[in-house]
Amino acid sequence: MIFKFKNARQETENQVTDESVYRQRRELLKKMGYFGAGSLLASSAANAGPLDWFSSDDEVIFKTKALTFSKQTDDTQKQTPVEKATSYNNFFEFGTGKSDPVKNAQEFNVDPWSLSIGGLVEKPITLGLDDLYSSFELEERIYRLRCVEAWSMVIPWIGFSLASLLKKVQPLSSAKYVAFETLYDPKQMPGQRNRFVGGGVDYPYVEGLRIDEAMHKLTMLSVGMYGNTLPPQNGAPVRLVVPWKYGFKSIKSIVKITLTDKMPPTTWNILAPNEYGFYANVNPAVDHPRWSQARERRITTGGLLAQNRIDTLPFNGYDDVARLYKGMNLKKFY
Ligand SMILES: Nc1nc2c(c(=O)[nH]1)N[C@H]1C(S)=C(S)[C@@H](COP(=O)(O)O)O[C@H]1N2
Ligand SMILES: [Mo]
Repeated sequence: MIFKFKNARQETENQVTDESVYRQRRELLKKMGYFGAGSLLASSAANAGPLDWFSSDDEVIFKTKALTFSKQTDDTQKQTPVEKATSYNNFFEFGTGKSDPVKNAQEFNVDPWSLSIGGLVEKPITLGLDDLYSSFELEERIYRLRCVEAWSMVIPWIGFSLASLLKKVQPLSSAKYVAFETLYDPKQMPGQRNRFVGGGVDYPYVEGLRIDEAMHKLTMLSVGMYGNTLPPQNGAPVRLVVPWKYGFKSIKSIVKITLTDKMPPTTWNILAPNEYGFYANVNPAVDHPRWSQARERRITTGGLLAQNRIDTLPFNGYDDVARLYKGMNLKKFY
């Protein structure tokens, strides 16, 4: 399958072999203030393998493969267009600007990949790139993603429940939390080479969940979106998606999952503990110290003014998880 962006040229199927391709016009990059598009494309072409495909030098491309999956959710909310969800990102390893990841992550090489799951488990395992796509039944789930910055999207993820992976490794009864870690590779990630580019984060980016949160059926490991494998800027090849929590919990490009008996440190909590808690449940009643969380900008179309202001819902509307926090003061445990 080929995704065609507005103004993208028509291509025939056999030019693409089994690769699917997203395309961004160079104009977009220019608008974003990126002037090196020519050299980026040149170096991409120089490294092209037999399955790679480049349409022309006026487009930037990220390569993804079509996935086979079943549909698990039938969310009727209007989906965010793929070109928006893949060009307006937070991925500080590739820069702090919203348009930095799509510009800077295109050369991100995820093959080979190694995701290890260990700690307080009976059967630690390591998954390679192919295992991520073949060891679990892949499902499409359409989820709302609510960033703590008060914008949101509706994204069709593809992946599997984190619970199905945890069942495989058999957590010990002493395991109370699950810790996650993003790849640390300064050679590939400019934000890890330079504190100015990376927003002052002490890398690798780390996140964590309580084990009951990790086992909840909504919590997924995503390996794809919009029918295809994840593009690099969205956290290829595997990222967490926890739809009732602020987006920063949904850690990208994971290499390590560790079951532990202690609440793990989390990147945004380390950076600003009075602004970002461990729980980070979407909560319109608890404002960020510097802005209200009562409403959000729902980004549903690709255009500049394409956003609706809507009320933010407790737990981002995923009411089933409320039982996980019974008796907890959610203003204190923000
Ligand atoms: N490793 C890593 N994971 C990350 C981030 C990041 O900077 N680094 N940003 C987070 C934030 S703040 C959000 S809102 C989501 C954005 O996901 P998206 O770009 O796929 O929409 O990724 C989260 N995961
Ligand atoms: Mo975010």
